[in-house]
Amino acid sequence: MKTTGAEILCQALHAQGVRVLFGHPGGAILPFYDAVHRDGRLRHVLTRHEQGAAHAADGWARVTGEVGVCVSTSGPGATNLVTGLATAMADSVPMVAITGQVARAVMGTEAFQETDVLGVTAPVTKYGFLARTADEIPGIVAEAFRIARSGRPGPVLIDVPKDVQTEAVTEGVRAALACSPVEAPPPAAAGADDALMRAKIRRAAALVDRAERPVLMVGRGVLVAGVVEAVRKLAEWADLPVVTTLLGLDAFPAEHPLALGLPGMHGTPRANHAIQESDLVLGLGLRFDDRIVGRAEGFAPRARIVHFDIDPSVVGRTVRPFLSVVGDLATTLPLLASHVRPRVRPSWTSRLRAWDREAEPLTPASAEGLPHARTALRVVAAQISRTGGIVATDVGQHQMWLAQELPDVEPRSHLTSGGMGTMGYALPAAIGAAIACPERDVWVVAGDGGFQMNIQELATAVQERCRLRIVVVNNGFLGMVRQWQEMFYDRRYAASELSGPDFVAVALAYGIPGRTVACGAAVGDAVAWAGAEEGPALLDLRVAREDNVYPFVPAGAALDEFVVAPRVAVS
Ligand SMILES: Cc1ncc(C[n+]2csc(CCOP(=O)(O)OP(=O)(O)O)c2C)c(N)n1
Repeated sequence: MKTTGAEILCQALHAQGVRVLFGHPGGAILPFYDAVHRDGRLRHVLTRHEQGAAHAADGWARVTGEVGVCVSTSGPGATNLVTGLATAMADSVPMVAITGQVARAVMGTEAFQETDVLGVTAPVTKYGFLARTADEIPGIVAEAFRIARSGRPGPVLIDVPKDVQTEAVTEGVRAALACSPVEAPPPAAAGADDALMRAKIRRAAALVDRAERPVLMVGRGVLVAGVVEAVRKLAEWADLPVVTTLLGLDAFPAEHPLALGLPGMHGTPRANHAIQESDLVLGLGLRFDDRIVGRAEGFAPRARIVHFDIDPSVVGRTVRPFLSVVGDLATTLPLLASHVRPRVRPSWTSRLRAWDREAEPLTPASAEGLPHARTALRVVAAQISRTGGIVATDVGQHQMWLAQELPDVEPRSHLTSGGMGTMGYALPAAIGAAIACPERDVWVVAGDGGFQMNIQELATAVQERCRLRIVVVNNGFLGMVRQWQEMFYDRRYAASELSGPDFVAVALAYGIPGRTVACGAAVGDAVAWAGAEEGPALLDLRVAREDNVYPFVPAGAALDEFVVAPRVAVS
């Protein structure tokens, strides 16, 4: 019997270890859907919008470390993936997107649902393939997965015209796939480059040994390279205080005595002062992006910066390193650790204690009696940590409060759109995470604005029986926008006040139990209730409407020029 392009695509995905696809069908991808159905080995999760499919694949990839796969039809289906691809690209998430395309004969004729998806997605993917024949498919799939995983991971797109999906493949191609093993990663670089790299690593170790006021900055690269344990051991061995970026939050235990918290725009006083006073910043697997660095010329003015990253293009982009080591942390970090000497730095440690580790002191309930979001999120965060949960946050104030408040969590358990700042990310990403880890509690923490952007995925969560606990932090505003308007636009709240539905009634309409919480004293019980539910379950958490996220480094300021919360008199 003849094998079609669609069938070989299924087989090729299977050969890569794919078990789950997130997608939404349509005309140009129907042969593939039919093949998936007949093949029976790939689970397909139907999201209600393709953006949801991309974020769900992203969430799945972030918690597993494997390549997430999403699928859409041509035209509008494909363009709906764009935000999800850009989100994954910015945060180095390995993904493969498969899009249907119009038949080869009509490509370029403005055919129904034709769009140049490779053109549209080129800047937000690592690479894009057009499968011109069915025979090419196994090779393209293997290459796409290799690219998605290798170096700095990211999304790759494969566009498959409908008639390529129905075309028969040549017999030999099928046989070749049957015996081709899953791509092994290329061997680490050797030779002259290797010697140079080793010399640089020895220099880096000497800098660490000599530093009196070092700070270790940990980014998502540490999670991607799988060196979380090794980083912790190095920090303890050499007494290195640690700051973790938003995307590296779960790469170092938040409650560790060496943990200084989040640096940057909403960083803790201790993290930001430490960076500014340090004499050595050792950055591992991060981009030193604008939110972390503040005014670049004012960043860590007394420090030498040593930067380890796999992506040469991020080195020197914002801050100029004294020394850079480009390579996989899985190789470079153990080498570094083998050269660094044990040390303690009691005077630096006691100096650090002079600065607050807390982002901001907690305040009692607001004048209206509504809970403060930060106080309530501390309760949510404690529950997540205590129960070994996973949390996906959306974008805005709640994202920062949760990041500031989150105690220890397992690596790969804090999912957020750090680079793109994509509202609408949390719910679908959590669905992907829940499907990857059905045994764990997965929490969604979203603002009332962002939650309304992909609220339709509640249906997906129900259909797929995802055990989600959803917390809508409801302040009736696009909170972070309002905060900026309060601070920089004289409180002119242009288009930032927003109405929403009764979220509990919406949840009920989807068959999800929900509770509204509007008083501080009820938060603990409500969170415990949500934790005990089978899931999905939803809390509409009504919070003080005009709270701000502190500390806050204004644009153009250096990290230690942050604004702190105004003191509230506690009666
Ligand atoms: C898709 C998208 N559109 C717009 C923005 C700009 N933006 C950043 S934060 C924010 C407000 C978020 O409000 P909400 O979801 O209610 O969360 P809150 O800040 O109140 O916690 C907006 C509009 C964005 N980040 N993403």
